[in-house]
Amino acid sequence: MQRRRSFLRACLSGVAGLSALPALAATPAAEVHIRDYKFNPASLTVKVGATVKWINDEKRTTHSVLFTGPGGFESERMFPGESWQRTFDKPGAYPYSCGPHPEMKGEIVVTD
Ligand SMILES: [Cu+2]
Repeated sequence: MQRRRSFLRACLSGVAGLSALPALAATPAAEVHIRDYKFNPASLTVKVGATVKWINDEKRTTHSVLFTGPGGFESERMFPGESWQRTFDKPGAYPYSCGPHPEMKGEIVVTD
């Protein structure tokens, strides 16, 4: 009986966790394609609240998106065909590069 109750609790907390899903599943407003060791477009302007999706179009190279400004962080590695997305909630300039290839540069500009 005790065991059953904790199972139920785990299920319920899982359901509560679903409220976080809509943010993760946001529809991308713009896409950045990665190919030949370049971000395309390298510079992209979007509105506050927009979600940008990076797509690795390479045949065999992995890439990441490494934000180099304050509070910067790195995405997980994207294998060919994989993508990663981020929603931008504050206006500003967000320069980035690629973790394994620092020579790759890009920037997202977020406007009001
Ligand atoms: Cu790269």
